[in-house]
Amino acid sequence: MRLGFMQCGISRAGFLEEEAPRLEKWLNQNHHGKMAYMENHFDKRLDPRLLVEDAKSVISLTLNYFPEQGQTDPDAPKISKYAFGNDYHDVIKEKLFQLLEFIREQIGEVSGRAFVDSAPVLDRAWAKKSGIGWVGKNSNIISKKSGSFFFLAELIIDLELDQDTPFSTDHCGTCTKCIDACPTDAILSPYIIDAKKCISYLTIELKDEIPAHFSDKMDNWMFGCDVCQDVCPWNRFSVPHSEPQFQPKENLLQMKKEDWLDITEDVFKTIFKNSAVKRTKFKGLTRNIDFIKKTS
Ligand code: B12
Ligand code: SF4
Ligand code: SF4
Repeated sequence: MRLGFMQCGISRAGFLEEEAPRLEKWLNQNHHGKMAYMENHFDKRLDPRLLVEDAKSVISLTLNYFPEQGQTDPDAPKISKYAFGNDYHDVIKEKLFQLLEFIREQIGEVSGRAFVDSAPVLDRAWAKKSGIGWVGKNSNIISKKSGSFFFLAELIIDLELDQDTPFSTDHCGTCTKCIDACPTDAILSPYIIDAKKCISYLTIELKDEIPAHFSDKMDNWMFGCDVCQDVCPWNRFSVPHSEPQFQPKENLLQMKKEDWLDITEDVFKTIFKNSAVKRTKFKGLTRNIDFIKKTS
């Protein structure tokens, strides 16, 4: 695809019947912790027709972020692969707008909206429904062709399109590598993540102090966590992305442990210009570094 998307699938916009009780249970059990935004718009999250007037089709897309290289210092605090380059929200939004424009040029007046992560849409449910992949036991969407190191996004439009066949098989089999490897036991059972325990939540979403009992469990992660994907056998099929905007920020991968421990706000601003890491702000990142410093 010219815009660089890796996979695309189409499903009919409608109520997500299977997901409704799962989402309700997940929220009732408080697995979302302090991500209050997950409690909002429950009905819209389950039905895109409440989000986009006259919605007929959901076009699900994936964008690969698997990098060619990792951090060079094995003792440096770790940053998740998805955050090496520019913020994916900005990169993908721009591509979705271009795709919507292209559809309009080809077909005529089409109304729709572009979504990547930030709105009440169950990205993974739509990816499964549109045939992109299955929900792995680590809860990520896995594609047989390319593993799981990709972002998900959607165009929800008022145009009736042919649907793809939903992905109905599960290729995890008897494997439990992700569950066994999770440093904080955040994968409570297959497909169910207690976000409150997930390092990604603790380092990015949680604004308060990280609870002390995690101090020896952070596995040296300072932003996000890739463990349950790194151990997944399906990620042997990951190939490096070719998205220039996801190229690692200059010097980021070469930063040594000491450089991170001494990081200043100016260095933070330079290294993470236009990056998703800005979400934690300097204060959040240094909170994380200080927290893991005690045990690493
Ligand atoms: C909140 C959130 C988080 C939270 C909670 C994670 C979670 N599992 O819900 C935290 C902060 C912990 C998090 C972490 C990460 N996230 Co996140 N996150 C989201 C967000 C914003 C909403 C997810 C959500 O709705 N959760 C609620 C639960 C109930 O929904 P769900 O897990 O999607 O729903 C499925 C399961 O519940 C499953 N299920 C439940 N029961 C059962 C039973 C059976 C039998 C089956 C088959 C399935 C099943 O079915 C549901 C739908 O298919 C989405 C973006 C979006 N708008 O969708 C990104 C998103 C899911 N995250 C993403 C990523 C990349 C990550 C991280 C890898 C980032 C990192 N490296 O640090 C980690 C991975 C952690 C993990 N193992 O999940 C990607 C996933 C891409 C992919 N290939 O799947 C998404 C889609 C963002 C994007 N647009 O690309 N995330
Ligand atoms: S991202 Fe890390 S902490 Fe979160 S579920 Fe996966 S392995 Fe566990
Ligand atoms: S590690 Fe194994 S169980 Fe976990 S998602 Fe990958 S294949 Fe499924």
